[in-house]
Amino acid sequence: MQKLKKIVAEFYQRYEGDPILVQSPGRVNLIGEHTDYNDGFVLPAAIDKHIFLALAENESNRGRFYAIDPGETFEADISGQLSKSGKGWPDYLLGVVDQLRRHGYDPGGFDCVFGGNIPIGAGLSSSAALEGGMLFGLSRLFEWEIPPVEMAKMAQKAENDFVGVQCGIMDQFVSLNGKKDHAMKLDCRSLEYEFYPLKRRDIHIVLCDTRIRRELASSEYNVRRSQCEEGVRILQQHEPGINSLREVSPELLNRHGQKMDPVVFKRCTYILEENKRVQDACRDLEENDIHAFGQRMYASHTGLRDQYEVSCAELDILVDAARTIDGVLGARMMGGGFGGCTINLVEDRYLDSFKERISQRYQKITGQPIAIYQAKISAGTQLVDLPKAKTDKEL
Ligand code: GAF
Repeated sequence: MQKLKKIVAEFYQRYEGDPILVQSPGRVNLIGEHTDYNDGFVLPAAIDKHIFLALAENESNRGRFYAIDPGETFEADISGQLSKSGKGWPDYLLGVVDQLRRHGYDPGGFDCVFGGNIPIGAGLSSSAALEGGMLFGLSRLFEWEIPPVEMAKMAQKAENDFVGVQCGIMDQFVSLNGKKDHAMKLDCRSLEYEFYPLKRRDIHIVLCDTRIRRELASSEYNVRRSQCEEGVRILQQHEPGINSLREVSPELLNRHGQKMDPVVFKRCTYILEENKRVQDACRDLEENDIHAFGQRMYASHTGLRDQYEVSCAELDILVDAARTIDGVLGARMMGGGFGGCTINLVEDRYLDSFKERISQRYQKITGQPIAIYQAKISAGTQLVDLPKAKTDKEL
């Protein structure tokens, strides 16, 4: 709430008019990692950590932005050809404007102040929250009816084409369309989704942040994508109808696997198994078998570590520790990998002892502290009311 008030106060200090306020969440992913760009299944949820954006029209042709956290401004003519800012954060916003214009939505000038409480680089999708928040906010400001699925596709495209990260659609999709107290099973091929209730007082979602941010993550991400594509190309020589690993059965993969580089075969095997794990994990939820669900989270981590090779020593230390600590139902690395967070399902009565023990264990082995966040499953991107007081003093 403090952050929200600060954003509004900054807006009134810098710009004119009354802004609309958008709240856009980060996400966790319970299971289904690296499956989204393989047309597969994922099971993410939006969380109670947000980016907030205050937005108002300014009757010019300029987009004027202020990012609270670095305390930086950026301004650009948004009526002509848009180019990269060379500064980092403005590209997420300019990329969204660029996508909107490509789809025939032409925003006039506007002012924007934003900030939030999603830890940056922790794998909680602060960038997707920013892109989705910007898109949603502009659609409300300029009164465009853009279907939610289209918004998610545009936000993903903004990141792919303008920021230059070849991410899949999971993060933008769930940030925009998540539902309070529910996980979303998303079919990344059809973009159909269904919600699974996940409100349990006796279980918490706890994120353990290694605080490791590795540059390598985005280059290795692209390598994994192309290895999967190579696997598909080889299989297509035998089954021309296949478009993605989603359509490949284990029998088909095993039949032609020896024609692949062994590394490519390993990557493809992981994707097939992880897709099945998501389906099975959803069945566990239907049957209220949270213990079986937790075991699949561990199996997902093992696959990410040994077959997909996107984990790192620090994430493995946290998952290995979680396996031996009382009250942990399941744990795995989360997101692209090579750093960031593990996600842990922890029983309520063990919550405090878990936090203490995992912190101690990690510190003892690595000499470094971890950060711990608890996440509650929240709604997707939405408008929120403007706090009543307007000026900095009143706020
Ligand atoms: C990152 C990407 F942005 C997602 O699209 C997804 O591929 C994820 O890594 C791995 O599951 O968060």
